[in-house]
Amino acid sequence: MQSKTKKLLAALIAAGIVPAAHAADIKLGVAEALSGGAAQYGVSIRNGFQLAADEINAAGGINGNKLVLVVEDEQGKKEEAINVFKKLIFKDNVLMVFGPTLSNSAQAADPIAQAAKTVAFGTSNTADGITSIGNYVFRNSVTEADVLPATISTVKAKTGLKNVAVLYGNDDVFTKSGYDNFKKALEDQKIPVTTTETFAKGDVDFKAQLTKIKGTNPDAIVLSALLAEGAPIMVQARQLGLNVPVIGGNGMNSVKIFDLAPGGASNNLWIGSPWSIENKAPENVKFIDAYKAKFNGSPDQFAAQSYDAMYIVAQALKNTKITGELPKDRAALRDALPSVTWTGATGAFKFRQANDRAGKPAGYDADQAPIVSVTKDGKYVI
Ligand code: MET
Repeated sequence: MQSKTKKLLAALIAAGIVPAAHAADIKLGVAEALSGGAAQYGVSIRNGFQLAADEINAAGGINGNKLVLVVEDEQGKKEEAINVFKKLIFKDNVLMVFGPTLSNSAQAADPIAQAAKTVAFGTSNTADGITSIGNYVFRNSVTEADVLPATISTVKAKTGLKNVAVLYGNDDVFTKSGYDNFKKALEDQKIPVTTTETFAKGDVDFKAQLTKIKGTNPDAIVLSALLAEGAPIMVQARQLGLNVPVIGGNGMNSVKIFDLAPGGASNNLWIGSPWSIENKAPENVKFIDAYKAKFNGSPDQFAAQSYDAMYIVAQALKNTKITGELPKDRAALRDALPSVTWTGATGAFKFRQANDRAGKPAGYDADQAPIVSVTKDGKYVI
């Protein structure tokens, strides 16, 4: 800004014509999949951010400064995630970036944020290796590695399953990582696999794989999929008379499954997550009520995690002196984040240091334990 303009703005602020908070807005980037198949998650995520930011601003903002969200659609595609990260970081000059929705995109876009020394904070990325990208990469989404062993052992204890068939998407970072972690958990828990089948993004007919699975007579199907393919898989499995439990990863954890696999096809789906709509803790009840009032629908885990993430960043910002020098402020926010603790919609939260591939300290993962639930007549039941 020209110094004349600066002086004029200062005079207008002093005269009360321009609100002072405007001069110190805190710009946060939001890069999520708002169109395409992953919008099932991305729209919920955006809503969670919006709800939390509105609440924080209504309560006085961050030391009097307002949070302003710059929201971009990365379409669930890694090339778009890269473009959107570049726009937010280098053109919009945001303090940090939330997102992207899919691990597949995070693996491509987070290195841009890392190189620019700007925090990239994922609220839904659950694949292995995301936070190994570097020390500016954070997430509050509990990883498949942390969730799937608990999901498998709970289903084993509750249903007595002796073996399983495995079905997974082999062309997506998240579904492949889910598969790796399922495989490891099954080996650790000594559960035999009757057959392992694969599919690809955009497939619509899964009858060949499901018929093969049915032929092996498994006690359950372990499914690592995103909803776009996972929902039709459930519908087609039930059509073929495969009514065994389906054990899903994070991709299957959305109330959208009840619309996409209607008429009981979504029953008997087991998933693990730190968040449940049934959890009556006051922070969660407040979140659910506020979400329903604002968006006229029920929240899901993805909205809960983005809502909590905004509060986690807000706590860090309260302990950060914003100077207006972007590189300094971006680094200060990064340094303030690891020690934040917060009790929100997903319960008590803290970060856990992650390592890079060489075993050196890198980014931060969520340190939270999952709860396992099963779908019954349009609900997740614990
Ligand atoms: N967990 C997915 C991923 O990491 C994204 C949200 S869909 C469950 O790619």
